[in-house]
Amino acid sequence: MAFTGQKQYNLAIFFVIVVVGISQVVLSRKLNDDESNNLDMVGRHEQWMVKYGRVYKDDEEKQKRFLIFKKNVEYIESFNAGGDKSYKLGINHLTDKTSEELKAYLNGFKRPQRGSTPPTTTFKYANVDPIPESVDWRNKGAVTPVKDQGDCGSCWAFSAVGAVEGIHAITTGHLVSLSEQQVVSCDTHGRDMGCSGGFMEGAFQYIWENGGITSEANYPYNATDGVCNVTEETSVVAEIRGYEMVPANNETQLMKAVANQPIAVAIEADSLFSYESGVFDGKCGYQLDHGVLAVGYGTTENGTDYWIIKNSWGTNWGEGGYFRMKRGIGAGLGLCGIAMDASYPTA
Ligand SMILES: *[C@@H]1O[C@H](CO)[C@@H](O)[C@H](O)[C@H]1NC(C)=O
Ligand SMILES: *[C@@H]1O[C@H](CO)[C@@H](O)[C@H](O)[C@H]1NC(C)=O
Ligand SMILES: *[C@@H]1O[C@H](CO)[C@@H](O)[C@H](O)[C@H]1NC(C)=O
Ligand SMILES: *[C@H]1O[C@@H](CO)[C@H](O)[C@@H](O)[C@@H]1NC(C)=O
Repeated sequence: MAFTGQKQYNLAIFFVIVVVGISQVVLSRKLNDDESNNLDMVGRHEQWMVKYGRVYKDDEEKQKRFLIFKKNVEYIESFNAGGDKSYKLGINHLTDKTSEELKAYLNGFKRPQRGSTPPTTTFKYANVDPIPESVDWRNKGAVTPVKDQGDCGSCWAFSAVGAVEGIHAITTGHLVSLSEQQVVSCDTHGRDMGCSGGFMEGAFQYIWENGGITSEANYPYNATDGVCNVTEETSVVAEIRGYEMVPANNETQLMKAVANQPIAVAIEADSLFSYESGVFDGKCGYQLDHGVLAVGYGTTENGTDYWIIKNSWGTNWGEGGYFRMKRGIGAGLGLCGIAMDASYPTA
């Protein structure tokens, strides 16, 4: 009897231990959901740091950057999870920065106060009719590989130089990567301000006055204001005759221009930092703050019209450094103001 009793007692103890154990496991799972999410995010941040070669100066900086990274990743994931979208957001090399920080150094399009409206000029493509349904200058050897402006507000130089590369390739048959650094370091006589911003017509004006521009190989980009190297400045490899503006606020006119050569355009870029792919049709204003290059246009299989734009945020961003943006939106200004201030060099 005593023997059986002992056995029952052991069994009871055993059950108590199992039940307590299970409930503890359940309880700890519940309590730690947030924590394990955080741990997961810490791991993702570490992996991201390795992928993009990011090093922080101390633990405080790392913790601060981690919190921004986490917030951005959570936003990106909730945006992508939210049903039918024509574009996707993604994690990229900018994900540990706030949009205020990014605005400060990436958006270097600054039209000077005086003469703030773009000048009216002749428009050589006014009577080009009809124009093709779609154009992609990348397939015609008129666009160099995507570049990276780095921590420098020199988008305006990349936009302008990209347009010069385009017209130079179209007229000579030679695609040559040209020097943004020359424009950043040498176009400093009052119009443009290097890494602190500038505008594309200012760059065209400089290139024209200088008698041309040298190559990327001769005068490589290093994302600093630098001091103008006159030896390289005068080793011209591509010339322009002048530049013109596309008549403002009319996407049909902009199509005519893009059908004929890559065009420098200004946009408001604040909504684009986490863009990954698709046709961007999100909320966007008209405070032009970024210079980019329109290299084509087309229509998706679902009938959405878009522009193809080359950015200067490296190839990790967007569709290999490019983005597509909805074309033909009501007011004529174009989404993000793409039709407000478009210009191109002539050759
Ligand atoms: C970057 O290039 C400019 C212009 O050539 C030069 O003055 C400057 O010293 C360079 N900076 C670095 C960090 O290489
Ligand atoms: C836009 O330009 C086209 C010519 O390319 C013209 O037919 C049309 O009327 C213009 N639209 C507006 C709103 O000015
Ligand atoms: C076209 O629509 C289909 C179905 O709605 C969708 O799955 C597909 O992603 C769309 N394609 C493009 C290029 O937008
Ligand atoms: C530009 O300056 C000349 C003369 O000082 C140097 O010989 C070059 O090396 C320099 N070029 C660049 C790209 O720095």
